[in-house]
Amino acid sequence: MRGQRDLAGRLSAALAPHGLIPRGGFAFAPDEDAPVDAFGASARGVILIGHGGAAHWRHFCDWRSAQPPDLADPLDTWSRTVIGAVAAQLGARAVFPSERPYMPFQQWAMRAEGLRPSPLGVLMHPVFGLWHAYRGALLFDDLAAEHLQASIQPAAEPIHHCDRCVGKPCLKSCPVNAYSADGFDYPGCRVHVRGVDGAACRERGCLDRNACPQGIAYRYPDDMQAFHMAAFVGGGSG
Ligand code: B12
Repeated sequence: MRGQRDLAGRLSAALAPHGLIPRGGFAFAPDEDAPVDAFGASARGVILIGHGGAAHWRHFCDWRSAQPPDLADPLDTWSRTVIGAVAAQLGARAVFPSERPYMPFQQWAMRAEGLRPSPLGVLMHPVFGLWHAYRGALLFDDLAAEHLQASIQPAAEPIHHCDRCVGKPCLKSCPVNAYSADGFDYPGCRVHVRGVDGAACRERGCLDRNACPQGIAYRYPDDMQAFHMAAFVGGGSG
């Protein structure tokens, strides 16, 4: 058990210099359709890697300043570089949210961290509010993940702030009501953000997301929000 705790400590220590954290994990059930490796063997467990707030942002920006200015998908490339190296160090296989076929990151996150979606769909975190995301995951082919799960899993079901939120300001700030009972109107959002009236969304991010009163201390800075919004309206995500 001590060895497994060491592994959890090594994972946190390896991620910390990049502003990343382990976001929880779990072991797949024996009869579950778990991701397979190149030889067809099913993973035994998964640990999600991500950030709360913008802790990774300056590390990413420093790295990016040394890259060619026209580097495609720089955040994905940075994530593959950093998390790939950590995976190699720990004997795990790394997978990434924007890699196809898409891995079910949100389903994994709900299971690993006990989170639930906000009315916007973005998962509500008890501390970070809507200001968090996943940059990769480590798949383990041995039992280490089961022990890691015990050491980094939240002790209890977290508070879901949206249950107590009466005013729901997140559903009242979008100029084109992109979020409704019918779900998220991606085409409508995109047309607005790209248009003449979309400057506020382009420069400071989604107005609905910014209206949420939770986790304000972790709200992404404007340059980070602008970066993600540009990727989002340009066809990327995450
Ligand atoms: C494709 C995609 C999109 C597409 C939507 C496609 C669709 N609905 O079918 C578009 C471009 C519209 C999109 C938008 C956004 N996305 Co998106 N998206 C993805 C991506 C790459 C794949 C989703 C998928 O098909 N997964 C495979 C299925 C099997 O797994 P699943 O867990 O059941 O996935 C379902 C949900 O993820 C849902 N979905 C997709 N995007 C989003 C976003 C939110 C907020 C919610 C609730 C659901 C959702 O669609 C999936 C199929 O039903 C995931 C990363 C990933 N690998 O999951 C990010 C991801 C889900 N997106 C994310 C984010 C943050 C966003 C945006 C806020 C944009 C941004 N970068 O700031 C917006 C929010 C819009 C919204 N409310 O839906 C985050 C969510 C993190 C969180 N804190 O909850 C993820 C996990 C990426 C990441 N790096 O962390 N996204």
